[in-house]
Amino acid sequence: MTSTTSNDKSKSTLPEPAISASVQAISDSVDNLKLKDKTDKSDLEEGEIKEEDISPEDMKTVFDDATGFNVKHPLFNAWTLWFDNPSKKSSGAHNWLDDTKEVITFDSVEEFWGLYNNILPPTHLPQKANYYLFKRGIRPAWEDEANADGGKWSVQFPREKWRDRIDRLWLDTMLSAIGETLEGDLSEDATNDLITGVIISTRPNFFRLAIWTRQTTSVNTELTQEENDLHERIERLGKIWKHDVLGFTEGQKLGGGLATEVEFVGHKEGERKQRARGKIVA
Ligand code: MGP
Repeated sequence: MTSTTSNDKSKSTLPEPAISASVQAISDSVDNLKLKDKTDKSDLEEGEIKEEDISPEDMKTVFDDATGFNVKHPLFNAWTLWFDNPSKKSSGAHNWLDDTKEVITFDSVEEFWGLYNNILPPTHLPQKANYYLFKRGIRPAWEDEANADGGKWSVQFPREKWRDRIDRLWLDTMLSAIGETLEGDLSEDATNDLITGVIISTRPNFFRLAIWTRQTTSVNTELTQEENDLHERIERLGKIWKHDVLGFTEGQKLGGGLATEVEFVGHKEGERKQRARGKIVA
């Protein structure tokens, strides 16, 4: 990937010294496009401290000490960023995944910001590219077993009209995914596991944001209790994304021209069948 140049740091909500420190902390890893697994002590570099060897009183987060922090804020899941540029793809759908490149895996807040501040924002990508941020171990393809029975919430924004806002909407979508806030308040025994990843696609005339889910709603008209619960979960996810993350109001119409509503379709059912029975709109 060639998009590892620094971009506008003002988009981050962290103070500048904190960002610089976090960029510095992972710069080697970013250069290699690979994070080292630090769980094995033998993997530590000379002078590096294993986090569990630090006593609680000696722990310094990036917020305590912007340059000398020694612990990171772990994320609930590890996430992998993938990138592709379809305009450069020569192959058909059968080896589509070969052209989709794994960029980096991270599992802490600091690593996320280090990555974010070292890659191009969507508005600077070529006009036919995609960023995919997926939970570690899940390939951003329909074929992956985590996605095979799933679907996606997506929304499309006309390029020119949304150019000033789309980078921020993508950042907020990523933050809500890695912060695990998209599924709302879950009871203690529920798992935050409906989402497999989030995507931004740049196209000549529009940007498309999407959230992929592990499951999809049933096409049956008579839903079992379980299917109904899943349907409600998927609907709630779409509403939280539209209202709390993207900032639109309840019932606000977005579609028209190249723009779409925030809408859900199953991967297998496909657009036509889903349209016939009425797709879900947030
Ligand atoms: P797309 O990028 O999801 O659609 O898929 P878009 O943006 O409407 O189309 P575009 O032509 O403007 O880019 C585009 C094409 O990529 C599909 O028709 C497939 O050939 C291929 N493709 C996309 N995805 C997400 C997959 C996938 O998961 N698996 C495979 N095998 N091919 C895919």
